[in-house]
Amino acid sequence: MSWPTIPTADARPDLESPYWDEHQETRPPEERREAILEKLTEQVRYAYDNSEFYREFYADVDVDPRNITSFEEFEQLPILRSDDIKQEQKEHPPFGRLLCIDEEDITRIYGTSGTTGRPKVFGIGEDDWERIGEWHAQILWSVGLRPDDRVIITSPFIQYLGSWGALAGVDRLGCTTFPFGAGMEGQTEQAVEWIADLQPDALYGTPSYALYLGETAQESGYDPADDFSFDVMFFSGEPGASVPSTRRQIETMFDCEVIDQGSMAEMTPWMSNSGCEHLKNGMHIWNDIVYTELLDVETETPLDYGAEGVPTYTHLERTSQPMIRYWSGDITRWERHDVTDCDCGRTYPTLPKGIYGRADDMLVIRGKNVFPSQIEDQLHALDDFGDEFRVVVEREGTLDTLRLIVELADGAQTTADEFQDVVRTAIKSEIGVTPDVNVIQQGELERTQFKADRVKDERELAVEI
Ligand code: 8LE
Repeated sequence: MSWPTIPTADARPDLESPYWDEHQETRPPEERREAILEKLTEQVRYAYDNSEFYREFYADVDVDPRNITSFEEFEQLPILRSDDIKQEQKEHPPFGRLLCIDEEDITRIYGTSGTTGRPKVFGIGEDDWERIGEWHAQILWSVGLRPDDRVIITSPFIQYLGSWGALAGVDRLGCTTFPFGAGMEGQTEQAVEWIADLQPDALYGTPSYALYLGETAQESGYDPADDFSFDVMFFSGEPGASVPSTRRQIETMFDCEVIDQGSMAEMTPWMSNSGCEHLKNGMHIWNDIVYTELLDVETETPLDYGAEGVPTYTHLERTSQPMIRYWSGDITRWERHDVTDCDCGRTYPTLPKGIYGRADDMLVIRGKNVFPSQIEDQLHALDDFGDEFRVVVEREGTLDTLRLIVELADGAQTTADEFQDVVRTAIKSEIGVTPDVNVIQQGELERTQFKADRVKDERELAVEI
């Protein structure tokens, strides 16, 4: 086996083939594990040899980072966290000593798109970027994209690696790329007209944005199901595509298939978690592209299939800024491939319900664990829901209270009072907590052109009594 692999310039499988690389994608998991271990060994040795950061980080480990011989040894390596990267980049700006190539060999600079704290900086070399394009193309093939497809990208072309990573894959696959972007004032109204004229076959963006785009199209007099010709939409960045009722709503609105994708920008090729054209909900984990462990949220030890925990990722062929055992902070459940209801023939593990959210987004309300995506699922299943909502968690005395601000659809069949009861009942039955519900009219809450931010936890502001 060679490490790292050399991208295949422009080779593509036969158009009829469901696989980009049948052997890689359908081999028995045990055989894949051997290949993964070889790559892990190479990747860890490479990082150790080329990064002072990793040499320091692994100074006290009981295994030899230059020669990891088993998964058990690999699991002795400490977990890397976002704060470690921030701290390292603060002390050794701008890239930190995580960078394993010369600065002059960086061909692309990206970063985190969050609005709080110091951004993280990602330097990517040319061969890494080519491999990212190659892998994203391979994964998009499993999604059903083919070179004759026209693909519009409707996420912001900023530091956000979602847009650029999607672009790299679509380009490498040979599709007609339509990098439209998002985020400017009036851009969504323009997108509607461009889509009506150009009739793309596929769209990449965030699920929230697809709903906003659909609503905007309807306001301009279009029916997205009839007037647009999307076959598929692939999403990353937030839960939604694997929230069953949100997924159904987008599929119905546009008469297309929805595919969930995404790990993290740091872990690009972030499409290594991806649905395929056969999977009804959730994502396969292409763990021979990015190795993924599921760790217990408290003990941080590896979990078996069937369990719920935190995906923790390791690059397998990254020469510029490799991440090893990188803690995502997300929560999901994983299953072995043969437990998953999918006909694609791939033998990767699967996240049947996608990534529900971040561990720190989990609300604990009166002792019950609640993910905002569960609330979203209930609301999108209601006929008269007007597409947007907010969750406010407050504290009254010693009790936590859950307040929902929910839009009632234009042309709804129920009154605001009736809808309030419907929402209360639906949420109570899902999460066991009765919310206070404020009903407002569709369109009153701000829409996002990127990732939605729907939760306000005001408990820390409350005075303890
Ligand atoms: C549920 C993967 C990418 C480039 O689209 C992205 O959003 O990366 P970013 O900005 O580093 O944010 C990563 C976080 O977004 C993850 O930790 C997770 O909380 C969330 N996320 C990304 N994709 C999904 C997701 N949450 N489902 C997804 N499909």
